[in-house]
Amino acid sequence: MERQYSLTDEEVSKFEADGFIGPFDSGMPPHEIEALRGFFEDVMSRQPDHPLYGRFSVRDYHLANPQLLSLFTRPEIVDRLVAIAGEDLTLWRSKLFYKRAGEGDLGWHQDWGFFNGEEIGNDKPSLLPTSTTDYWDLAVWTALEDMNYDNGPLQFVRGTHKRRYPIEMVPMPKSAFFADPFVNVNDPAEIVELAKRSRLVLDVDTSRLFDGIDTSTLTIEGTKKIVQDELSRLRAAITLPFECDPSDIVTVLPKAGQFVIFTERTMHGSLANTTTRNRAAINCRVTTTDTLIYPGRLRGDFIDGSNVNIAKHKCILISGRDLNGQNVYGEITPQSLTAAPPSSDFTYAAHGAD
Ligand SMILES: O=C(O)CCC(=O)C(=O)O
Repeated sequence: MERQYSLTDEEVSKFEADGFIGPFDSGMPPHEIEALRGFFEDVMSRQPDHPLYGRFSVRDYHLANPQLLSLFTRPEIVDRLVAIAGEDLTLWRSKLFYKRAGEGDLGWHQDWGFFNGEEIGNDKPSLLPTSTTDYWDLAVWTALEDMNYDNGPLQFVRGTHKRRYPIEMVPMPKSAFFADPFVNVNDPAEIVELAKRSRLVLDVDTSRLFDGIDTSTLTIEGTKKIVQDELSRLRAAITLPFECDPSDIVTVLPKAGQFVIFTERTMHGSLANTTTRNRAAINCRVTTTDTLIYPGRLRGDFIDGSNVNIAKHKCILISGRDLNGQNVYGEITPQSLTAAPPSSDFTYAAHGAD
């Protein structure tokens, strides 16, 4: 099949050498990117329960917002993924990366492709690959606004996807992924409220943290200390210091609507957002269709490594055929691709075992 946006041989070789490639234009009209930006600004300011997961989560809004699904299924994205990983591809996850104004950097990290929840100290793989190719796990990071050096751009270290760099499990506040929960929060009552609603730290249940404590007398420092002490009891991953040639550190600066493709094995992180505007980007994660997605599901375990109940999760076949047979698919229909507000009646047809 002729693919209009396929990568050239040189681009594929560059990807194989560097572990990432881009930015490229998604071709989504600017007003639609702006609408997605607005959608996620609203999600982050209200922090509602996720329509599929029953609690707050920044994952998989492509299963609730058809406009987002239409972004990730555009030929500008799919054709390039196919050039790297072959015809048979599944979109299995998306994640909002929202860096609040004033939020610090995100430390260097690699994901070796299993998405086991190491960012909150878990070790429960979400993917069981069977592919013999190197690039069975790709990410597409799409900027929802113009990126610059000040608003928290994504960075890569070229060529680092070829080996696993050592990590260590450390108290969560010192880990690579930890986002300071107190940015722009100075009121003890607000911290207590956020903790009760488990909105302080992504995927961490803090609802009982202040049980039995007289919160009316807490100072801001005292409140923060209770949170920090509790989070310090949890362990999460940090990449140990590693040597690299500084010229291999690449900061990517896509415009709104542009994307970069990378293997999650490439060492990556992002700079601090020193601006006064929150920064929004969204990634989607794609694997070859022979991968078993959420292997625990076959044993009746629907809680993944990030403590999300994935019973209602569906994969989206974005190209080719399903080669696994055990994954659960949602169908892309013209109706589901019509831009519409998020709704829980977004319909699916399950192909695989449920
Ligand atoms: O957007 C960011 O700040 C980091 C993105 C990231 O780590 C990822 O897409 O895997």
